Amino acid sequence: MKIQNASIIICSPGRNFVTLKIETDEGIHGLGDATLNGRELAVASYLSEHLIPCLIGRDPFQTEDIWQYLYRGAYWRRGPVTMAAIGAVDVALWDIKGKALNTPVYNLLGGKSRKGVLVYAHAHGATVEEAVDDVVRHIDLGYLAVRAQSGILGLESTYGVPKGLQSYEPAERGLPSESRWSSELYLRHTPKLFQKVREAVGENVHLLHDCHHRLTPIEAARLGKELEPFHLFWLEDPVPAELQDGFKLIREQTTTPIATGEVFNTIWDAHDLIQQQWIDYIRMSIVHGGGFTPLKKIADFAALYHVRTGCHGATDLSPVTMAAALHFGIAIHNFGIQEHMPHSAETDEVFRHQYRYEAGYMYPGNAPGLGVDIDEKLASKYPYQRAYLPINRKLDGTLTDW
Ligand code: EZ4
Ligand code: CO
Repeated sequence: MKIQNASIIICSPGRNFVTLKIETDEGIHGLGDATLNGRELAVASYLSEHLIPCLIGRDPFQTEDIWQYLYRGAYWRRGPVTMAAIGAVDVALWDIKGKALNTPVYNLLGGKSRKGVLVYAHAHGATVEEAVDDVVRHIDLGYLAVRAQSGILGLESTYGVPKGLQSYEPAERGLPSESRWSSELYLRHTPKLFQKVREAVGENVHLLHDCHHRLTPIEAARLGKELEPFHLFWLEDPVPAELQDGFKLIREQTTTPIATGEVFNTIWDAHDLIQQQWIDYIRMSIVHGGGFTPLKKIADFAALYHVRTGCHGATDLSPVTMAAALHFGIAIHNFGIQEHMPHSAETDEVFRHQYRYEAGYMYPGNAPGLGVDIDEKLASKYPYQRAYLPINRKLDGTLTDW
């Protein structure tokens, strides 16, 4: 079998997605997600200008060699644009491999290690009371794990909380909006939020929280300590993670489990975090981590250090990545939890998929390959629209991490 053609589908059914479709001379095609929120067209052009021409004529079964060819062969390694493009190719090839062998991708990754993939939902509210109600609403939907975020008194908006009544979507059409931030207000507020949530839901539910890279290590240590009585499943992205040993200080101070890695793109972003046992969950996604080929190695490396997976699963990762995460999560031994932020109805119509949610778990389905396809005609009705994530400033105007 040979790769005969590859094309890129850019569409915006509610939000932007970049999808790679690889076709073979045997009539089998595979899909890969190449979406990088706010930088979509850079990945599309990396693929069309630099990767696709090198793929034509190659054997799609050679996933290891093609990955090495694209990673090492470029000389210029790593970075989110490069790795999202390589990730899209790798996932599309595994999809083809599964279809050609007439088996779901999870069987190529080790088979089923569990009945389903434990997922966590996103709950949020403008106030603590609204956030508590939303956590309860998700538990009523059967979720066994819920992430809670709430608005903060004194701040107009914050990460994880929608501005109006629409569902939360961090990227906004047009140029970047600006929000204001105060770590002081956030640190005072967040333990109160979890006290109320825990009181309302009891101990039998996993609670999670995303700090979204906004604290310093000593501030994160304080937050982790103050959240200890509420037994979080994890505290996510407490600090910006370029400095891996920033996590050492947090780790030495608190037993609140730590998760990070949604913005990482190779093992070299997480090597020390894992080996030093400074984190509990590694959150790299299949797309931004460069595909199944490296993610499987990273998960196996993490397993040696008691680190489990918790793959990023926000709506800016397309249903192709969601499917990939579910095949991966059901197969690997050190799976922890999977983020589940449901896509809009428009997105689910464009990307028809076999995976489904039931009673706190998701299931990848038994279709050969990934079990996702794209309706290209429908996709063409939703053209790309420029969109960005917000930027963030402290109350005095200093630009800070969003
Ligand atoms: O802000 O995916 O845990 N989830 C997250 C996400 C990120 C977006 C950025 O594109 O932090 O909501
Ligand atoms: Co996050």
